[in-house]
Amino acid sequence: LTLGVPDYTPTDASLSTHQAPYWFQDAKFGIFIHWGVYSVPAWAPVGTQYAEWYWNQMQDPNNPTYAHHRDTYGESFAYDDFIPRFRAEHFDPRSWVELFRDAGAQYHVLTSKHHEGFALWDTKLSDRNSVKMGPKRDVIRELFDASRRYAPELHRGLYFSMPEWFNPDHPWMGHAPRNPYTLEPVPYTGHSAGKDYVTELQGPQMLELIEGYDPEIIWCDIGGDNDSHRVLAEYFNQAKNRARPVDVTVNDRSGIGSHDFTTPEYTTYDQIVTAKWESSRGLDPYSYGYNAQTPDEKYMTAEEIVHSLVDIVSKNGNFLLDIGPKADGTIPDIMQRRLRETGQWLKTNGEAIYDTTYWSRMPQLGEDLRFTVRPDKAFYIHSLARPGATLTVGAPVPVRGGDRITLLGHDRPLSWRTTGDSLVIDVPAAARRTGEHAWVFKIAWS
Ligand code: FUL
Repeated sequence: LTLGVPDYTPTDASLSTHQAPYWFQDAKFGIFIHWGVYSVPAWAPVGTQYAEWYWNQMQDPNNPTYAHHRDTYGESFAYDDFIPRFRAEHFDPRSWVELFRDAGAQYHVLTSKHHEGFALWDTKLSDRNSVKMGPKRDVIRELFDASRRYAPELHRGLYFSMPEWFNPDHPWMGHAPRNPYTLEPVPYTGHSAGKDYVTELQGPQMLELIEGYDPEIIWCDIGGDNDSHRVLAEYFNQAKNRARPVDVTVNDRSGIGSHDFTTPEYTTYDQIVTAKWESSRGLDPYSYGYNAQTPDEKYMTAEEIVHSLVDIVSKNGNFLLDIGPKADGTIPDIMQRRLRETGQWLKTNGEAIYDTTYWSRMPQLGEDLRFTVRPDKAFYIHSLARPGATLTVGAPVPVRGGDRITLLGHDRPLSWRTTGDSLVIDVPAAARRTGEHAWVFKIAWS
């Protein structure tokens, strides 16, 4: 029992006393993984629609996916006919977690079940899962085991879609599955109908994940009908009442008011937001699931990733960067490359990201700068552009005579002065030539 911390009760008042744990505040960078039956067709109009929404989009005669599906697979090929093609035959969880570690990420969040309703674990509550069908493997078990074993410094999280689009017991989209061209009903594979969706499937599945897999993050999606007060009280109490308590966290999409952090999607805040937040997006210009149509040159570049990370962290956010593995379990080369390039940058500059906090003032308008702080130790000025012979910082920054200023990765003291309200740092040619993506000047407080 965690001394002095009373059990949570299933109310907003109680649950809202829970906060994002320190490890989550400090972690800054995580990898999101969208993997499911939608990884088989892996198709959406590039840059405008999410590929993991394929099933939903193929139902709509006005959506290009409707025609694409008919032309590629034929009218009688149901979405669930993709399940046997989701084989995960090259899924190597060790190589995944080693990649995440090499990217400099501190945590990962896998879709345990997306809106299609296909569970990636051995759920006893439905046969619509990856052990009974498709991969015939407990994907979550394998990933979490590999993570604990080969990358124990990573924290583990799970995404969970609160509704299922076409579950006959709770059709979020208004109807059970049907053929989009003939409107004939089609089966919802693996599901035996007649359950109360929330109390006999959704809630119990969340508890299965909590009890069986020990996720440190539950990343709910969509909200709507839910039993989240009860489920989350249980989650928090179990985590804190064990012999070695763990600090867990939940986002703001479980369908209830209380939450530990907010989740801007394919966007970010333009101000410091002091309540914890986490921004997510795919490496893809606009998809979380793999879209085989997206050409390599449309993926985020390492520079864009680093700039996003620095910007988000300087405003008190985390960056949850998403990859979409292929149906066979391989991670597309372009995604691997981008993650490793990001890891290279973090190797040199990570001290200005991890375990830092935001600085109360933003850079001046038009300055390509961001600030982070390591309380009592150092102040970091991130220049998003390659510096010239001098770097001028117009915003007030905490520097005192005697402080040592260096450029991370160069590490020789730089000369500096203050003129009026500005700090001016001399950047010798050798320092200017080092580095890429973003240049971090460190003021080590004396
Ligand atoms: C959204 C979902 O609809 C997307 O497919 C994706 O999972 C994103 C993270 O959340 O609400």
